[in-house]
Amino acid sequence: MTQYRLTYFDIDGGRAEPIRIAFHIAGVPFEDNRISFQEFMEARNTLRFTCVPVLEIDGKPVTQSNALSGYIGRMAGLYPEDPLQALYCDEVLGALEDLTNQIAKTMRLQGDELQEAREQLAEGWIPTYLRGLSELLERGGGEYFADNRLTVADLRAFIETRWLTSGFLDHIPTDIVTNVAPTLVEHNARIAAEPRVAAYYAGRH
Ligand SMILES: N[C@@H](CCC(=O)N[C@@H](CS)C(=O)NCC(=O)O)C(=O)O
Repeated sequence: MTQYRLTYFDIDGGRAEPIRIAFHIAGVPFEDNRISFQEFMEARNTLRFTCVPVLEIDGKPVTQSNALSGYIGRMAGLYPEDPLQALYCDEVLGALEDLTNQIAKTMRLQGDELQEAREQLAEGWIPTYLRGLSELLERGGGEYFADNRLTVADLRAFIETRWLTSGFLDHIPTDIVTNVAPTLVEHNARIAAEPRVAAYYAGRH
């Protein structure tokens, strides 16, 4: 049997979370290798692209979270077979990666510099992406982003909106999604209540 080992931070979120949920839904066992920030810093220079998540497949490392969630998503029935719906799914994944990168640029700032950068994000990139994503949700029919069903695009959007509304990001108003793109808040609740997603989190607690 193929051996899977997923390395990422010890948080129930971030770029690896859709991959973990997809593994759970696929019913495919994997090693959930959760590391501390210190362990990451020690290993950083040995990692391809100096980043996590990394999925080792029979010991061979593969990177890029969206490619990985698409790969495991296919095993889980969470990735469209129709090429156009697959494109719609990938568009959402790519937009969420871009938004994550905009926010990631501010993660190591402090004090006034952090406040200024986050306020700029809250006035600029975040609403731009939230509006675009709500358009993509509407295009998908309003409930899901693609294929009229749960896909890895919904999982990644769910994790992103949960992050934005969590209060974890200082200087980002927690009601930013409600104010700019209320349908994404409804989408978040819909995905949280999706039985396969809820079962994953029930197993975590
Ligand atoms: N495009 C990559 C980006 C990976 C990435 O930036 N990961 C972050 C953690 S979520 C990281 O390892 N950052 C390196 C650092 O903080 O030094 C992906 O989607 O996997």
